[in-house]
Amino acid sequence: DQGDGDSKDGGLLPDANGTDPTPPGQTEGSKWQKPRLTRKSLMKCCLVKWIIASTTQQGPDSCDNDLELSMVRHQPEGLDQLQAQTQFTRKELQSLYRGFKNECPSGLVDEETFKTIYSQFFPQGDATTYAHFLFNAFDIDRSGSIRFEDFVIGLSVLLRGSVTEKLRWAFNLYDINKDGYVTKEEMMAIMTSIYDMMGRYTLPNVRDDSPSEHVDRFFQKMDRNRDGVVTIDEFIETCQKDENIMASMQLFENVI
Ligand SMILES: [Ca+2]
Ligand SMILES: [Ca+2]
Repeated sequence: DQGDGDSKDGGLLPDANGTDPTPPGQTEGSKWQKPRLTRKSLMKCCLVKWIIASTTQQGPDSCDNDLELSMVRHQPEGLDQLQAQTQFTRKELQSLYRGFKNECPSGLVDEETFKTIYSQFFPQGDATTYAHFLFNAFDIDRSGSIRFEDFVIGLSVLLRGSVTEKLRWAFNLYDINKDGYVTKEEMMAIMTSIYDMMGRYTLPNVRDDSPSEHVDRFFQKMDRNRDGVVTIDEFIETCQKDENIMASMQLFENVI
């Protein structure tokens, strides 16, 4: 696979006008709050890379008309509806769907697939636990599998959602037992799983900290009323007020 990063383009998710919308006046040091909707930022996401690799492997598709729905067991809701529910363009949705169908002909992703994806992208570590947590965050109805619709809706939030939407999603990931509270143990489990997956050498920001030190600092800031658990309100309020935490959240963005 030859360079995907800075080469012009490999026909990845071609959008309507083929240009990356970079608003004038927005500097390179732009904050996390204002993610630019570039193709490059899309490709940072492992799940997107996985899908796009799948579609480019099979070459340009012959049938470029509407989605071929007859093959899948779980057909996605109308494309129009998904377009309304996500921040993706119609073309992007079609690309994503084509790749998805290629990888998951049944129309569903299961946890094993997530584990395979993340061990491919992070071969130096153990991605099993992280993939498990991430899968559970996508699997909203706890059915053990993710439909294409839920998959792209999740991706849309993660890649193009507002800050609050992203934080809500992150909170849901951290809240492992989904009881509405994040405990220190849960945060520790997530952080450890990320460390396990990436290996600490690839994470300059946290290289000097142990996961528990990292978590302790996070937790102290977030548990504002000191009752031992973090609520969604505490989480969002703290994250929005604290630039350091926001910066740390970028770390999390790199492992989606
Ligand atoms: Ca919890
Ligand atoms: Ca609290």
